Amino acid sequence: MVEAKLETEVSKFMSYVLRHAPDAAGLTLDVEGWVSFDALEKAVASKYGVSRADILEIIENSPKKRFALVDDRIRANQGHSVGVDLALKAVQPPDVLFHGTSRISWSSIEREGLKKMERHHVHLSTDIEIAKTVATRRKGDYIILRVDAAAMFSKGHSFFVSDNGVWLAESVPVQYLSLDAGTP
Ligand code: HQG
Repeated sequence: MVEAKLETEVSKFMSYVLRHAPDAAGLTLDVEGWVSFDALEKAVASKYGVSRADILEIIENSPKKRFALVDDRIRANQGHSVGVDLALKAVQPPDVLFHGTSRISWSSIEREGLKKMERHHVHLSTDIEIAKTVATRRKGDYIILRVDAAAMFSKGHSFFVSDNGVWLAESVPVQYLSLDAGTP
């Protein structure tokens, strides 16, 4: 059993390396974001003094299933800022998706819609509670935005879903956004 605090630290480091800064662990991701699990294990084990079994447990316990481990290779399921192509297939979204963010961002979002900022996509969820969790990670008041995904899809916008169920879009133009009633 890895202690909870260490588990969070290791998980955050792996997210950082696999999404944003493979260099920080001396790694290079392939075009689809994969890296040898052995190589990642070495980097994580030497930094945190954890075993391979510990790392496997952390991956398995990741509440949001942030990592995919297939054939001795690992990648982050979503959230990248480095140039990878996850080769996700475009799929029809549910009619409504949600995005939680800080209230202070609303005036800008109202002008320009949701943009992907540093990541490759705008992140959306089917579940309003997930949007609330994302929103409340930020300081201050939050808002929950409701995305009319059905209308967007009918106008030709593409949607993707990551292996861990995060919905992804290039952007969300403002006409498809409304403040959800769940906004405090
Ligand atoms: C905001 C977590 C002003 C946007 C979660 C967000 C998620 C704008 C921030 C994942 C804007 C970008 C991603 C505009 C967008 N004006 N602000 N026009 N357009 N924004 O971190 O969705 O725990 O890139 O609202 O579960 O907050 O890391 O995106 O607040 O899936 O696995 O710009 O992070 O997953 O922030 O979070 P982020 P996010 P993990």
